[in-house]
Amino acid sequence: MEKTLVIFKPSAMERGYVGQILTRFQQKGLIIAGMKMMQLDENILREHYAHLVDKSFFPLLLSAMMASPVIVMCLKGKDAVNVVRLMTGATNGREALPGTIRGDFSCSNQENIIHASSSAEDAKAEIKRFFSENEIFDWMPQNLKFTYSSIEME
Ligand code: IDP
Ligand code: MG
Repeated sequence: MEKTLVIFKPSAMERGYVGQILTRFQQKGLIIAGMKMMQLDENILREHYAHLVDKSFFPLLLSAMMASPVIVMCLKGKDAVNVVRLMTGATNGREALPGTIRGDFSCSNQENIIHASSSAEDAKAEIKRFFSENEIFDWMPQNLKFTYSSIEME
């Protein structure tokens, strides 16, 4: 099954939405493969947001992402990268559709509640960036046959 990385950004931590958002992922059927709290620093953020370092808003993004500890999470499921991106919604909370996490909890381009990996390739690199191997658990819930059909689990 595919794995993806989610970060509960300082906007989720400060506004107290971790529980509600985690509930959404669990009720969807995604499996928690890893989860921990950490304080991000400039080094890891420059790597994580390498595609944005030249943008004028990058210094603001850096301080926003370091404003409080964050919770990083590895979620597992069939097509998990795409499923979690669809649940996350567009980058700008003002444009994200109602029903998505950003659409329901954010009205900002920057303070947009969570990060979610945008491709399978990114997800692999991001999980490595934020977790050591022994922090990712290869467990499967016993009731998985009530989440997926046997064909979908092949
Ligand atoms: P994504 O989070 O939807 O994948 P990216 O383009 O990868 O979007 O940008 C990473 C993060 O950088 C966004 O989630 C947001 O916090 C911030 N960001 C992106 N574009 C802007 C902008 O135009 N202004 C302020 N912050 C931005
Ligand atoms: Mg991105």
